Amino acid sequence: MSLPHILVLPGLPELAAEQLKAGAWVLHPPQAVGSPPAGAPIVGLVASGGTAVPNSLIDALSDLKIIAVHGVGYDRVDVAHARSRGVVVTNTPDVLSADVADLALALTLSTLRRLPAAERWLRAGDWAAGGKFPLARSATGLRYGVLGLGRIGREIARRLEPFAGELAYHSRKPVADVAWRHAPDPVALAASVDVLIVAVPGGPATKGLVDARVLEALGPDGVLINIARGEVVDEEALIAALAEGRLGGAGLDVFAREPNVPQALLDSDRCVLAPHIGSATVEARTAMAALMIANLEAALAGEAAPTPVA
Ligand code: 8YV
Repeated sequence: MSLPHILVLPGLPELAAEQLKAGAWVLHPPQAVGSPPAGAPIVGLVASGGTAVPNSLIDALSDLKIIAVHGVGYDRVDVAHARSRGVVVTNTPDVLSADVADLALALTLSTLRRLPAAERWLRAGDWAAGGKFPLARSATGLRYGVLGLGRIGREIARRLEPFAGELAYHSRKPVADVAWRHAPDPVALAASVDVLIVAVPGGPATKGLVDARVLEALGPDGVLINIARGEVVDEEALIAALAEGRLGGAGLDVFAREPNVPQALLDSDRCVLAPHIGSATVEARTAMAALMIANLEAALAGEAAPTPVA
């Protein structure tokens, strides 16, 4: 029996690529992308969370059965279009939530306590030279707001609870089983907190959700944390607010045009920056790869995939 052919789009983490190699299929590596490999009946397509899967590619692969996203975010896959062609789209929810939430906390504390700047200062010899590093803000007792109370947003809120002075969130509808305050919209949430943490899914519905008005509401002492998608924040507005002192600081794991980070953010001492590493732990990435492979295997065997997208 001939083996199924799988097309792997560029950007798949090495660990997932390695785990894929053990499967009973023929892999078409990223180099093959551009036009689909001629003559290969591609039945499965693998893509990272942030990778675009153009509809033209879906249309060109007439044997395609599954798009298996290695990540929770499938914002760059047109799910309705895939479905209309009989293609199931799967993602890897839950297994990365704890680690992404941990990174949100790490960015929050690093930004408030200016940890990277303090380390740069120490390494530059300023401490040894008798200097005094400027005072930072206390994280304990601040008012925290979580924008988007999905799986990851909840994990973030749970972690904040022990030291938050107040905890609020915004989601389209109030969530029934939580005691945290629901804010009616992103501006109202930003106006009532010291730290705003963005945890909404990406895609057209949330593009630019954190705009100049939200940043203005957060204010000159406010801090923005983004572990979701870069496009959710109006990056130009963010840069202007930071440069003009209208926003206190930002901790960012995601950017509008990854892996390119605007020079203004690289130069800003008010920012703590990370290279999209929310799920980048051995544990999360191993589990994500296993779930992605389980989805592929099930769909190719004609069975229900474990985690199809809603
Ligand atoms: C990954 C992500 O970096 O889950 C997501 O949506 O963006 C990240 O966890 C990415 O999917 C790695 O393949």
